[in-house]
Amino acid sequence: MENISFEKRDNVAVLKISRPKFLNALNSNTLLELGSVIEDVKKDRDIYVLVITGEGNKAFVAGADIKEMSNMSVFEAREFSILGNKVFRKIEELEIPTIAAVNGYALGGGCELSLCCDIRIASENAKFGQPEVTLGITPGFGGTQRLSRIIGTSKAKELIFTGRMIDAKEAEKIGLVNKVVPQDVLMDEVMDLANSISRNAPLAVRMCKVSINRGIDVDIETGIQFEAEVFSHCFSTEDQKDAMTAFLDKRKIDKFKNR
Ligand code: DAK
Repeated sequence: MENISFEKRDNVAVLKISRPKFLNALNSNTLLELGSVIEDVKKDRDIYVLVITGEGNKAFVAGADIKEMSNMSVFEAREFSILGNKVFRKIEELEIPTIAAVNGYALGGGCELSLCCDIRIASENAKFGQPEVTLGITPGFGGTQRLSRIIGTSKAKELIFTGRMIDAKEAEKIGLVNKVVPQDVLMDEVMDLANSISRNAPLAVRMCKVSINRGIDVDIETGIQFEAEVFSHCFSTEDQKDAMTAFLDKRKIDKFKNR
């Protein structure tokens, strides 16, 4: 991998976009590498939580690579958009929880990458924005769709129409990030959160995510029916049996089996 580093710490994986000279901007090569790592994560049953962050202390991802985009033909722009959307959708559809550790600029495609994650924790110096209209384009990696689902249409429209950058505090206020922390403790905080999730029954956590994601786009009746399906499915797992037996025996489970 040229532009991505990847490591596993127990059951938590950390994926880092690593093009610090270009503030981790996403070019086609980085998107291809990202897609390939996500495929590996999807197959790895020992990864319970994925953390995505950027290299250095200045940027999470400063957007799609403007230099690469500047000379694209219509056909190439389409290919680029299809590639990016495919990779971002793959991230969104991972069944394990994903956390964006936003350590600086999260602009355009960078903001959109964070929107594909389930939880966003930002450092105090983080800045968010969808500046595409200042470059004569629209958000291309799902910004017009996911931002409004997370912060509401009115605020999303304001940010996308103006291209304005907001700081971490404002991002927290509008519900774009879950928490803001000093930069020097960002990864510790994120790892604590990831570890606390990974200590829970992994299959149940996965099913919670699948159920929440399915429920967003359907009517409440369909959502509730789906929830009943995933709930009942838990009763086929060893982890459910072990955890409930342990509760009745007044002891704690050491580690869930993920079965
Ligand atoms: N792409 C390429 N290089 C970038 C970059 C980017 N997005 N952002 C920064 N860099 C590079 C700079 O060019 C500079 O390189 P050198 O000049 O040293 O070679 C280096 O990173 C350091 O940046 P600065 O010197 O500019 O650093 P500053 O601290 O002065 O400013 C900044 C930091 C983040 C405010 C500034 O770099 C900036 O405004 N960057 C651009 C941010 C931006 O506009 N991002 C959104 C990009 S648009 C679509 C698909 C995708 C998308 C849209 C459509 N379809 C195909 C339909 C997505 C679009 C975007 O993401």
